[in-house]
Amino acid sequence: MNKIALITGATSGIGKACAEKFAEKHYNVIITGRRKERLDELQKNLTSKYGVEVLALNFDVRDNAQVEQNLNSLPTEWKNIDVLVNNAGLAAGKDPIQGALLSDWEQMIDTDVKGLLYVSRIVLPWMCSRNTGHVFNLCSIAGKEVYAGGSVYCAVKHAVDAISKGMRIDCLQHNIKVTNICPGAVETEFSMVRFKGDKEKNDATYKGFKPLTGEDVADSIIYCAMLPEHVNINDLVIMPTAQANSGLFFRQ
Ligand code: NDP
Ligand code: 8X3
Repeated sequence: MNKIALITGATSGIGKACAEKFAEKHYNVIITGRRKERLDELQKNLTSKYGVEVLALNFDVRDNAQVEQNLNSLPTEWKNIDVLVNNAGLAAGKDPIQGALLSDWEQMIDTDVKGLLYVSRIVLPWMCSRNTGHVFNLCSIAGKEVYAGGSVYCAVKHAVDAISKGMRIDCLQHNIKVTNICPGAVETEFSMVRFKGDKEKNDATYKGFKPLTGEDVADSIIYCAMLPEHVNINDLVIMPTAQANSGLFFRQ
């Protein structure tokens, strides 16, 4: 019987790369996201390429009723989730705190913090009841540092950092691994989303250096997931070589 990985936000970027790499490792995968056509296409591709079972769940992590309905109605055998990648998330805007949009703050808090909690709240009891499981929380270098225009995004990722620590403490007696993943700049749809389709700002973000790819981050997650039973990476900061911290890049 294949192991099962649930990856939230698998329609793009890091989540999509994780779905591909867990499928390659013969995991059956549950992929989630709001864009149904992308989920359907990924489901088809992974099934035909790797011969694994793929379940696509189309919901918004900000809506707890949708989260509960979709996860609680999983067939019993699909509830034996071995790996949860809490990846769905975003930054909205990069404006000073005194001039930012309330709707941006709410979207980040609702998705990156509350959405992650809604999903974890359902899946963790299943893992704890089986005394096995590995949770990856997509934090960020923004969960370790604070930069101009990033106050609320940094705040939500600092919250993820704290949630990872808390999860690890509370689930300790149930043998659950929790790995907090903190990447620097990864070229995905992240900046197009953050800057609301502004291609110039997106391109400027990655100009003059080689950013990480979703696959680079997924490779690190797979590395952590494949370690022996008694070994856990608690916290992993992964940066482009040309990025020293959240604000310092060597651009050529
Ligand atoms: P992408 O924009 O490429 O992917 C984000 C994913 O999250 C999409 O699949 C999207 O799916 C999903 N998502 C967003 N909002 C919701 C929602 N409300 N409900 C369900 N799914 C949602 O970005 P990345 O792959 O780069 O980002 C993945 C994670 O990594 C995020 O948590 C991000 O904060 C974090 N991160 C990213 C970094 C970067 O530089 N790119 C660096 C550090 C951390 P859909 O739109 O279909 O719902
Ligand atoms: C994304 C990385 O530095 O843009 O989490 O906040 S950063």
